[in-house]
Amino acid sequence: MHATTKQTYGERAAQHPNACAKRMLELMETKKSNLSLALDVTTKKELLEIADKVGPYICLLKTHIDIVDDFDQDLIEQLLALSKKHNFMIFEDRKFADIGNTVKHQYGNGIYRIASWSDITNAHGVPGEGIITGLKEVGLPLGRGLLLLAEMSSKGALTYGEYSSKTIEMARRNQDFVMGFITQRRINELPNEDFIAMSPGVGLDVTGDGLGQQYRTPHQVIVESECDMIIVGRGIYGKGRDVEAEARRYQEAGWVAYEERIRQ
Ligand code: S5P
Repeated sequence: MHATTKQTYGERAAQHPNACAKRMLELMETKKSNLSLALDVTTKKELLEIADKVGPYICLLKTHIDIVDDFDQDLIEQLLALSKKHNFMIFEDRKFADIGNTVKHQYGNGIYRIASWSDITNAHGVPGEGIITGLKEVGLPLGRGLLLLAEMSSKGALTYGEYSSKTIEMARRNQDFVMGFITQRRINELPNEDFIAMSPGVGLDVTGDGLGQQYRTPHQVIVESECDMIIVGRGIYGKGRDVEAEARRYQEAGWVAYEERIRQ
């Protein structure tokens, strides 16, 4: 087991050098939530309604802002108001994957201006370290944080072995901006390292979605794989589900698993 896995989120927050990671861990501790909602809906109305219902239970709202048909600046303003009302952070799951100069503009410009409102975003390591340098130029002065995709949840993903190791090395060299990983299991940490491990592909009722997604339970993710945060989408807002009841269920399952882990 890794050293950080046995520490509380609060203990880790107190000594974390990365400002965005520190804020995230503090929030997880005070809100008693390691649940992130992956809100993949395509209308502004649904996005705001579900975010308002689930807000009390989550520490992080993950968006795919480019799938919203009626996106406008008012959506961002309302989303920011909800993040204040319920005290959650925002993560635009943009999965940048281009050269440094291009991602810099994709992050800061265009109609979405992601860096202006999203606390956290993420990137693939495939273009090499320039992708981090480019994003950092825009994000670091704003106090933003970056996650690298070390491992994906989908069947047949190419993110394993040397690719994952090299991605982790890139993160190590950029700890001022890279705050953690999207991963299926906690990466091997060196002494004095603390990367937040966030894991998608989480569900209590089904094991897949017919399109390659693979689900594991909060217990598998938090206790067995030593990740810090569960990212749950359709398990909460899928067809016919009681959104609020499911959010409460996943928050509890994630927190119970975390308490079991730190007691070990
Ligand atoms: O490896 C990954 C990485 C990500 S960020 N696998 C994933 O599924 N995701 C995202 O997590 C994906 O883009 C989606 O927004 C969410 C999973 O949603 P669910 O409905 O399958 O829980």
